[in-house]
Amino acid sequence: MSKKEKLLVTSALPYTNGPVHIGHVAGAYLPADIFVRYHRLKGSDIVYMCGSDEHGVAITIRAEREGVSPRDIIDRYHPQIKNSFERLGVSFDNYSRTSLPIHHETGQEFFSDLYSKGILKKKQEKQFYDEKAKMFLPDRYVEGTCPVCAFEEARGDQCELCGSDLNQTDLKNPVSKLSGETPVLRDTFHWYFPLGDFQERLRAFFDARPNWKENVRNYCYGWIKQGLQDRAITRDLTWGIKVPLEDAGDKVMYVWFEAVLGYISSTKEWAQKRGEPERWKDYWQDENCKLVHFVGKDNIVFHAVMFPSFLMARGGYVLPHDVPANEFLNLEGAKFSTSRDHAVWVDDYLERFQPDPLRYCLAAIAPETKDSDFSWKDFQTRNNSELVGILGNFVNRSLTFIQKHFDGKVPAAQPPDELDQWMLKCMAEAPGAIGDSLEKYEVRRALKALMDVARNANKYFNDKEPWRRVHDDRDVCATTLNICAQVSRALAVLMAPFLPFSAVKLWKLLNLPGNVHEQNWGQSGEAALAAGHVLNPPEVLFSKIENDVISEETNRLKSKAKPGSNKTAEKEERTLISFDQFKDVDLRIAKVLTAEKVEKTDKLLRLEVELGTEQRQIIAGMAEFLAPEDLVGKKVVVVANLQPAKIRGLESQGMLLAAESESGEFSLLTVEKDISSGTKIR
Ligand code: B3M
Ligand code: ZN
Repeated sequence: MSKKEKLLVTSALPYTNGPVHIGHVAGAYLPADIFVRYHRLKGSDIVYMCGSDEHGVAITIRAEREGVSPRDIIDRYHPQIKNSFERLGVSFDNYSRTSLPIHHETGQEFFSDLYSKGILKKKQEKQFYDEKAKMFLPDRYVEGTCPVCAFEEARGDQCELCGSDLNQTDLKNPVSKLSGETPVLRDTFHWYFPLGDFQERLRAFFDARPNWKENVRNYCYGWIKQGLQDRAITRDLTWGIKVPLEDAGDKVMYVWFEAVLGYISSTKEWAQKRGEPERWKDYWQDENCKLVHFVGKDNIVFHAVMFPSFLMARGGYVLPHDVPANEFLNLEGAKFSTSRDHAVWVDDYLERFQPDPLRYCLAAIAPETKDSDFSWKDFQTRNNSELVGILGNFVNRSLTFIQKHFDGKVPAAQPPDELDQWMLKCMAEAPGAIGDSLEKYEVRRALKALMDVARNANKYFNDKEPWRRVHDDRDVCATTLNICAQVSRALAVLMAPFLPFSAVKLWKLLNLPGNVHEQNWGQSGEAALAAGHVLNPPEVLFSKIENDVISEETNRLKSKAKPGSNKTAEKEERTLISFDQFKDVDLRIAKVLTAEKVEKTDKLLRLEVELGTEQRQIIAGMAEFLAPEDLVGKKVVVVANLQPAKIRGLESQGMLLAAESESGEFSLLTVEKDISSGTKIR
């Protein structure tokens, strides 16, 4: 008996700054779940770890935007994300969260170990500081032009477009995401991980992994070629894991330094929950354990370069066996966008559809080697033509025929003829064909191999013509249907990694004991049903999706992109602002006294407005829509208690409200009656 393979699989920890959409699922979660379910059926010793990534500026930016605490944000989205994965059948062995003490302890223990070994370097440095917000600006608080690819919305720590790993001071034309101001450089200090010292060990690490995907290897050798730079692993932030050093003040750990350690803390939590607190070491500290990280391509650097070097520095931990990063999924030809609500949210999808058709479609279009695109039309076609038309059709016609002509019992088979042998051979070879692809993380190819079994089975059914043979040669017909029943059982096990819910349903239709997810993959291609086995009454496995249902989905997506739309994400933000918070906004009627264009700009107007007894200067970005002279004398609506902001050197003491649609419609907010200026809006 060959030694059981031992694997530790992870999926990228989703930030708890919003719900999960199908683009996330396609990249790092569904491929991992299919791989893990297959290995469980194969009898591997495998654990699948994940959890919510609850620190970092992705969380604090959202909290600031909504005027709530980071804790409010993570406590809203952690359970929602966890539930979404459960309902989609993503079968983690543990889904933890990095706000837990067990993770803070793990992060601090790792940091202290590296510090005590003298590996970390303390460096004085200059960092961007926002004088208005009175805070240092780490990571996503700064946006600017990427020095590598000139992408204008590159973040302080990473460029989403070219994946470059950036130090914020690399950015050109930096802008504070807090105030919109140009930040200044101020002295601070941080502890650095000496990534450069690990350059040769990482090169050897990559050289020893020639099986890694091409796209991942190219990234890794690219970074080696550029020369690895030391990386700051602390931040001047308040939200995160405190740096466990006396002279660290309020500094917290850089989220990416500790987030990858979240895989370890999740495994520790899993072991504790099982009453075996040391069990996590059986995976993280066993050199025979294969550590596999499933991520999107924007996370390659943190999993193939940073994390391995942290683990090398720590010592005694396994290093990643593989990082089968996927490319990106797009939606109806455009990038997913949370801010523009151009997304199919998992919870939203599950309100109207079953999970398996989505799993099937995302597996069929998995962005394994290049970006791919999800369209509702393609989703409908795959469901109707493939799931219903091929897989469901074969199972349904077989079980219905047995119900009708053999009293619902698996008929006895005669010695197989050539065509029977052909079908039995297709079935016998399927576990190997599908498994070989999954071992290489080739989910698309594996799914095709599964569907080929169903296609061949339909061909077999048609060629054997049981509807005719039942009248003229019942024994031949009985053999055909016996084999069809055997193939249906095989399909239940073989589809289980991809379509876990439908596999359970088919197992039940076949009236089989136990759990389809605990069967033996290697034996799944054998004829295991005894003649006379009683089947349950047949039911359809998959339902057709009608055109009007799909039109509704595409219209929903389009309407979210239109002006004044009921955007899910915005609606979610609107419902999140309490009345008290709204009351803090001081809206007033103002009268425009003077208006002029701001020199050397094409969008800005400088206005003098009257607010009751006081006068204010307001800089408004409306010159493209309004001539200054059209504004003078108008009663408008202003936000009167906005912090003053400097725009092109001019102080703006408030904000004029206007509506502007994505299609370019524009209107000032005014009042229908000539009400006196300074009047409060409530
Ligand atoms: N929280 C999510 C992302 O960048 C990030 C992954 C962490 S994995 C340790 O997609
Ligand atoms: Zn770039």
